[in-house]
Amino acid sequence: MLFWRKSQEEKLAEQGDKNAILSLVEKGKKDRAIQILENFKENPELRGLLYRLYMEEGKYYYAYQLVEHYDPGLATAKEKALIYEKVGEIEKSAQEYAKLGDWESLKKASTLFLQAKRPEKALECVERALKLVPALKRQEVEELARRVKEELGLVERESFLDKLRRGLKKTREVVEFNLLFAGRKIDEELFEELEEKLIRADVGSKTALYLTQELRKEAIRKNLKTSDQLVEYFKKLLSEQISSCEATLKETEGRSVYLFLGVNGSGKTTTVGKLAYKFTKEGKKVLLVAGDTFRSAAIEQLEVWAQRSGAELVKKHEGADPASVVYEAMQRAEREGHQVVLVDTAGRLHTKEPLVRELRKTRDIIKKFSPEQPTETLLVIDATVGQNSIQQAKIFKEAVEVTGIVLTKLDGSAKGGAIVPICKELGIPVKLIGVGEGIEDLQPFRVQAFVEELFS
Ligand SMILES: Nc1nc2c(ncn2[C@@H]2O[C@H](COP(=O)(O)OP(=O)(O)O)[C@@H](O)[C@H]2O)c(=O)[nH]1
Ligand SMILES: [Mg+2]
Repeated sequence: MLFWRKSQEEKLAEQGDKNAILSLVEKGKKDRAIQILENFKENPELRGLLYRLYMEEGKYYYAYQLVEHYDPGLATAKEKALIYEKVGEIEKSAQEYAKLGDWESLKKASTLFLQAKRPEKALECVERALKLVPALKRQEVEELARRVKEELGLVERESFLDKLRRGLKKTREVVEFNLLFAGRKIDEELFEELEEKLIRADVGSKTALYLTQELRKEAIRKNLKTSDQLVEYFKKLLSEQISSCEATLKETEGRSVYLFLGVNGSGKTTTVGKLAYKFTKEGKKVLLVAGDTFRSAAIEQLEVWAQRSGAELVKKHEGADPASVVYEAMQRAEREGHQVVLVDTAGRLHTKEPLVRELRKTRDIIKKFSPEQPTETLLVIDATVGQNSIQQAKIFKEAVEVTGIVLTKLDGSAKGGAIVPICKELGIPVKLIGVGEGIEDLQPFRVQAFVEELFS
């Protein structure tokens, strides 16, 4: 009986009976409905229905063809912008977004014009967006404006070294190497001052003592008179201290998966966002995973980074099991071919045992998909905490195998010297450093540049 009724309905649908088609849709047979409707593209009413279904199902390319070949009136202005974007008509999409006129659409238009290598148009849109954007969101639009202006050559690009210099400003002000080694008389006062400054920059008292002792010996050995004669030797000593800390972020052919750990506030989510941007800029397909499900604000924060970086996001509701979010993400990455997966996690240390369990579970899920993953497990450490971060870091290190450190907030810290004890005591290389809150303020760690910029 049921079967007979179903096929009867389908027969009606096949004849173009709108109600019968709608009933198919209601029963979840959208694909069948679409199949039938495709025979009735000439009928305006059924065409409208077909268009709706295409949009609901994310079949943008088909929707695009309907709009282009049958009826431009099918799509709202916003839908047009979206459809063009999805089918890769970037400039057309930008034009549609620009017409919409609200700040978010203008920002989007600007980003797309930039992609389409139309920076003049991008500038026009971003300037309009700046006039409309609420204060809270202003920074992201300003960032875009800066990029557009860089593209047009209106402002100079901030170089790798400029950024690093900015990042080490506070530490540099504490150590004052430029004054200490500017040809001062070599005497005990000089060494004591140097030792005290190194300790204030958080290199640790043992290392501070070692470094000054070595300088004393060198001065006697070579009968040196002024401190400038010690500069090169001191740079060499300092470099030796951290030379084993330098290492490049690994990538896995096919797909790289990065797992982020660290206490609350250390900068995990921000680093995920910055790294996402680096990879999307390289043209890679990137997936962010909202593994910090403890607070909904944490999920929203990652969502904003996904938008800013142009990455995709897998998230679930607040309180969801992080392992299930990661599972879903890994499945999606396989299905949709993401080349980079960045997994954010929670870092509530006061619940140590559950945290450790949760992290291990997360790692095991990743391994289930591919035993050689994660490509890197990165421990995020806040440089403003300095050496005091080492104890906490050990808890994470015991939980899972950590392959690299990300040292964040160097720009906000006078304790940049802590990189020495952090890397030495943990025995893990520093792969990345954070030198600001902006999307491009993440760098690989390079010993030589790091040491040089402390003297600039
Ligand atoms: N100045 C500066 N701030 C940073 C840096 N990295 C992160 N932050 C800030 O640190 C705060 C906490 O970062 P968040 O990513 O939310 O930390 P999480 O709790 O570990 O995810 C935010 O206000 C970030 O903007 C950095 O390299 N420099
Ligand atoms: Mg976070």
